[in-house]
Amino acid sequence: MKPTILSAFFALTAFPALACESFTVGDLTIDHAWSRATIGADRPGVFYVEITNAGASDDALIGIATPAAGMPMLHETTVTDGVASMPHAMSVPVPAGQTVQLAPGGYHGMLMGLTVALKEGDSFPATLTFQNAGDVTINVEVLSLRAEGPDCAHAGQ
Ligand SMILES: [Cu+2]
Repeated sequence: MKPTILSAFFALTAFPALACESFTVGDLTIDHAWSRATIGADRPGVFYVEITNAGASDDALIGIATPAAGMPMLHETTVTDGVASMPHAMSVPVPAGQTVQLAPGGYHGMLMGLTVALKEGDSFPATLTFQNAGDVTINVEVLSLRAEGPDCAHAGQ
């Protein structure tokens, strides 16, 4: 169930949220790019996104760059014997015909060395590099500190 306050906020928004914008490069569609507000710039920020590969060949996300952070990285949260860790991921596979999510609890971008504190309602550009499709620059919307994802009309499709 959605928190009432969040629904009320989005109901008052006259235009679609930035995080609901779609971007394409080659056979890939990039949706729902979002981050979470941070308290200051000392701790890393997060980066989440959804990537759909409508093509016939596999691809992979191999890099992320943004002016918002000095050292953005790809991580994967894994749980071994009840202990969570997040090793550096060299790449995130995006198999043909599938949708892959960078989401809380799994693959995610970690924005190390934030250049500024991320504030709710702000947005920043991020360039994603794919093995086959190449580079695409997208807008990343900063949601609230407790956000679990954007509320888009087409979410879940
Ligand atoms: Cu991480």
